[in-house]
Amino acid sequence: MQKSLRRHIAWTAALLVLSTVTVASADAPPNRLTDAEQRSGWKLLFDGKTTKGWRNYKQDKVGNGWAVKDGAITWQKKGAGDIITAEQYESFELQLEYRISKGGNSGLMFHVTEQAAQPWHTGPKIQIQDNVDGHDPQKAGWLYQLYKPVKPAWAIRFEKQVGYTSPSVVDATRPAGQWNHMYLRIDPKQSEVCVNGVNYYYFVKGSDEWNKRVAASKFAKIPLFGKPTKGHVCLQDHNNLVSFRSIKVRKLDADGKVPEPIDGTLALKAELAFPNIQWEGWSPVDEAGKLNPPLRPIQITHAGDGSNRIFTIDQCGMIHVLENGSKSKKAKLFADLRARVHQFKVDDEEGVLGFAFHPNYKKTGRFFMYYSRESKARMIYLSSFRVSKSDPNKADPDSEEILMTIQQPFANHNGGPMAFGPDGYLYIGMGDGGGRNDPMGLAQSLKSKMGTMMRIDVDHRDGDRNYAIPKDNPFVGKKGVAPEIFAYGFRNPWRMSFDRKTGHLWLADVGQDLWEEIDIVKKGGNYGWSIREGTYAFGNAPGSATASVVAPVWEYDHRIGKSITGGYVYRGKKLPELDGHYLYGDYVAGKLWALQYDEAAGKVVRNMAIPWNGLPVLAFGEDEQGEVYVTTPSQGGKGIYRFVRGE
Ligand SMILES: [Ca+2]
Repeated sequence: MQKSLRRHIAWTAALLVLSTVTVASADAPPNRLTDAEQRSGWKLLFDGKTTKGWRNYKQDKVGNGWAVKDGAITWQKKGAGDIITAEQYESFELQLEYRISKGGNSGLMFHVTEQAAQPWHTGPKIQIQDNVDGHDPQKAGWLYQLYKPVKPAWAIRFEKQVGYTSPSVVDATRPAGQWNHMYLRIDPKQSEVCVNGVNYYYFVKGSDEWNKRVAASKFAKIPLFGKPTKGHVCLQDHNNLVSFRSIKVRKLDADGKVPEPIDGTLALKAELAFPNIQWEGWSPVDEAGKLNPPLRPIQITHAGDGSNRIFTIDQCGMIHVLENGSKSKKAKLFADLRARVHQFKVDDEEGVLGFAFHPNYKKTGRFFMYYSRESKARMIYLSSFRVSKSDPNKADPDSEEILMTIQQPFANHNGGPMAFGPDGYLYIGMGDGGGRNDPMGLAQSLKSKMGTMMRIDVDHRDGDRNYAIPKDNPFVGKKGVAPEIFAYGFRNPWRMSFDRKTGHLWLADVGQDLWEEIDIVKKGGNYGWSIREGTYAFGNAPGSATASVVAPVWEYDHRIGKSITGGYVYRGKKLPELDGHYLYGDYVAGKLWALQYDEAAGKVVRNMAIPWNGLPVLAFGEDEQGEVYVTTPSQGGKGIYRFVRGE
């Protein structure tokens, strides 16, 4: 296993050269707030032109040891001195970009007060240095002598399962001379440092653990060290050339909350769509009175055959069919494939992950499923099934025809959303294969199907494939590239759909440590992961700093939500005020929103909250009329909601 993983890594490096597409860069221009930042309370701490808002420690202005050059605060000469913000911050987040010279050294301090001789006598320091030629055993991003990057226990567990080991102390920094992104959150509940989007460590200032580490460090003998709970942000002069830009700060309120990035709340509410439904083949408890696993409806859909029936797809492998409408009482088992589906566990992300009816189901009777196969570890099956010849409400369980099997490296990030496009081809959203930090760089590798959008023709066959490759797929004929690939650079697409009116393919891509995003997927596009997360730098893969990638149409940060769930552009009849809005939510935060996208301007113009009960937003669905449903895992079997007008 280890050997083949190394081969993957070599391939990735080779393919990075091939994989650049010429599209607008996703990188936000320096020293400007992005739309998402403006909406959720971030402020610029550097205007790109002057040192306004900064001063030397215990001075009233910035001396000429620092100058603003090419949009960056740049160290000029010996004796420049440490500089601090005019304002003091208590609970806050800070992000900045730094560029360190070869062999150079500097630092970012926080909670610095002017009660001591030196800033570092009060404020803890995050090291900034050239990790290759630097002259300090403390590496960039480490909290000096206190904390260094930690691999989370779950990541160790996932790696152990497959016999793969990533470095125990990750180094996500880009080389001297390149811009690096640093993120710092200081919050009494949990503070965090990320470098180029990669979480390094969490800490709680003043906790027992913190005090123990301080006692063991060189700071133990400095009485005020780490004591202030409020203070200045400080950039260190370590007598080396260093530059800073895009310095941004956001204050956190007492609960660690930030402003919601919304333009208001829609007068809607979500109510149970099928309040009296009974599920054939499933009950909340088994015969022994033990709780069954909750239902996890990963999709609500319709056959597009004019029957107006609702189909619910459960992650466990049950497909139910029911009459549309709130009076519906009985959901019949259309298919029970639980025996061949690997059952979802809290720790993995497996099970039935994608489902699509053939666009001409009425004639073909075919449907498609993307699922983890039982008893084949981490193996995905993409299969075709058929409806029974005698009963339109039963599938033929013996009709399975395997289109593709895909070995997943890890148990998480299996992606799986599927939808037929207006072109009649089947689109399949693939995760990066899992682990943490896309350890094998698969999402940027066109050799691998991981982290891509595939597009296949299920109505024809090529050679020994049970499907065909559309001739205009963007990488057809490119040596060493999987011809199924339509677009790439995704981490873990969690639900996608086509807008019935515009034909746009909307996809929500779940982020890692800082940003969640929504993409409109176009042919040949590189959507950034794992060299970008949203519009931000991620990691330090070769070429990552200069690659050009497609920006998301929307992003939000992890103070707003931590696992995005994509929905549908509403094209139903019942709620005309929702027409053209893309509905989406967050699984962890339990929130729902509606985005309005301006076709002509090519951007989002409005984001509205939709009142919701705070439960995890698992998935969305659509019926034949275009009415939209939202689902949550449910122990009682009542997890499917619809939208109605609120008061
Ligand atoms: Ca992206």
